[in-house]
Amino acid sequence: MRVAPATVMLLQVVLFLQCIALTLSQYDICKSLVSTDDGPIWEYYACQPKPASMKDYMRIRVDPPGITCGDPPERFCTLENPYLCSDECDASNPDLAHPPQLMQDTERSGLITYWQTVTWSRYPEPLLANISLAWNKSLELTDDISITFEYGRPTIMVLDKSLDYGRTWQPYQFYADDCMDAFGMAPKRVQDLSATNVTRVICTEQYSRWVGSKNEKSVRFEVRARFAIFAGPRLLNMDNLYTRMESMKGLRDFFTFTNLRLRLLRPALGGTYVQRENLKKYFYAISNIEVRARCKCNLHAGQCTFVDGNLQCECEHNTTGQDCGRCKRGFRAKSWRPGSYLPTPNGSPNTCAAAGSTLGNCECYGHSNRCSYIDFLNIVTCVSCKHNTRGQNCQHCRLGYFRNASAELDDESVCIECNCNQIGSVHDRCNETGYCQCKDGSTGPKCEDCLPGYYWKQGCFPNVCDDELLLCQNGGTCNQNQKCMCTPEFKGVLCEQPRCEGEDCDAACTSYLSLASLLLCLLANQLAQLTAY
Ligand SMILES: *[C@@H]1O[C@H](CO)[C@@H](O)[C@H](O)[C@H]1NC(C)=O
Ligand SMILES: *[C@@H]1O[C@H](CO)[C@@H](O)[C@H](O)[C@H]1NC(C)=O
Ligand SMILES: *[C@@H]1O[C@H](CO)[C@@H](O)[C@H](O)[C@H]1NC(C)=O
Ligand SMILES: *[C@@H]1O[C@H](CO)[C@@H](O)[C@H](O)[C@H]1NC(C)=O
Ligand SMILES: *[C@@H]1O[C@H](CO)[C@@H](O)[C@H](O)[C@H]1NC(C)=O
Ligand SMILES: *[C@@H]1O[C@H](CO)[C@@H](O)[C@H](O)[C@H]1NC(C)=O
Ligand SMILES: [Ca+2]
Repeated sequence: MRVAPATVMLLQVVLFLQCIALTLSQYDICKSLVSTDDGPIWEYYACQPKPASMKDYMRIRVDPPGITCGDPPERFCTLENPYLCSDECDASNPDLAHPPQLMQDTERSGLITYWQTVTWSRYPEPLLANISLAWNKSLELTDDISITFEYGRPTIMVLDKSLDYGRTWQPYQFYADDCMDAFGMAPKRVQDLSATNVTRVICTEQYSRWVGSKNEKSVRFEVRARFAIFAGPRLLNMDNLYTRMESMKGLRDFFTFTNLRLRLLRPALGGTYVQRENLKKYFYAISNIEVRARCKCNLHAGQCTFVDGNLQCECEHNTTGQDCGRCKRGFRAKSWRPGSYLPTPNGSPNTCAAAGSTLGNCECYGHSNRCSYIDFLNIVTCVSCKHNTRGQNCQHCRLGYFRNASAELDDESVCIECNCNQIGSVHDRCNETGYCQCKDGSTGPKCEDCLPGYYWKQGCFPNVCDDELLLCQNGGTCNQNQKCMCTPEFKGVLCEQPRCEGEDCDAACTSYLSLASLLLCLLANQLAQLTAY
């Protein structure tokens, strides 16, 4: 069958749009008004701002002072044509200046603008430059960091990050044309990483080798390839990534930062050693730094705005702070917690609770995401508590379950089944430590054992015989506390009666000399004869 090309295209567009919807529309709303039998109520969800280009908001600082070219004006050559040195950098001439802000400007009509350093005239002293990028806000990477170098990429550089506004730094990735030589590290590629070591800091040679300055301009910090380890090559299975973000220690923090720093340690050399006779062709030039990220709002905000020169989460769920990292005053009934990506697709908002009020304070500890207003009681209560919980806030365990002392109230395993022995216990409920209520004779936490003096047979029954007080007599032996196994001559529960019949009886009787047994025996004989008629 042939399908018209237009249909195919339409199908592709639909599929494409669905993919976009899948990957982008997740966790984008914090609350919605839903109608229930009891009227409309707010439902709250984990939410996060959309990714944005963060280059518009970064503050750039370059070190050391005087590293930017043009003061005094200087001529420079290119690696491709080292004898044509007609270009000039002059800080006092806007057309020839290369200030740092050209790393973050929007380039129009194809005109490439770039920051440029002085040339390596002081060789062999190394040509070093630091570029610090500050946002004064915690951000989470959503795409590759891409730095575009004009005139060749550095042969050695380090990307650092800070999580605490620049107080402390840690390496994020090392870049060198020879990792072993530059850093003593074996070269790796992000493709070498797996789920177990995705947060490993590697040295890569992929972006530092000389391939001509026009061919490959960008140095990347690969975020998508790391995401793909969990979400698949086309990032369609974002649920899996978000699930790992919750469960894998350090994974979320790995993509989080407040500052970035590029340490440029050696410029492009054009594939050869440094040629002392022409040092004007060695320098750094960066035309763009692309950082796509979202504000980290702890899943408590769907928007992030730029106010008074700073990014700020628009906090929901009655949280506050730059990253929605606290509960608002008056909403500190329980301690603050970040929202959770789980359970997918809407996550758990983990909202802050109003202190002292029951109305509007409907915390369900993650066991329900629906509340309902009960008119005549004037309370809001959680609906269909899951994980074997019950109560207005799903804060109790269902009957037949008890509280797991080592689990928080919002833990999925907060309630443990009592598991009372059906036969040994009065009912299937237990006390706070998991002890069941036992019937007479049974014991143990689950009433699965018998008290001393009792034996188990579909329940606990008092012993018939034992080795102490209820001894089997006349040579009988006790079988599992349930029954005396008597010798042929005796019967009765404890084998206390002679099995007397006719003459055998007298014989049996006379073989015992004790008066008591004789009397007993005679009596029994009489009785046997009486009942025989
Ligand atoms: C770049 O930053 C590092 C770490 O703070 C520092 O040791 C180094 O001296 C700086 N380099 C320059 C050129 O400022
Ligand atoms: C950083 O952001 C905080 C909170 O928005 C603000 O109070 C502080 O002044 C900012 N610092 C700088 C240097 O802008
Ligand atoms: C990561 O782990 C995989 C196997 O799980 C291994 O093959 C790879 O070499 C490791 N990568 C690094 C950088 O250690
Ligand atoms: C936050 O507090 C307001 C009252 O100030 C309340 O109306 C709203 O429902 C609360 N939101 C959440 C998510 O608890
Ligand atoms: C009790 O909770 C802890 C912490 O979540 C969990 O590791 C443990 O498995 C739970 N116990 C039971 C019996 O479910
Ligand atoms: C639960 O029952 C057991 C056995 O009767 C008892 O030892 C324990 O103290 C009880 N725990 C509570 C919290 O009542
Ligand atoms: Ca530029």
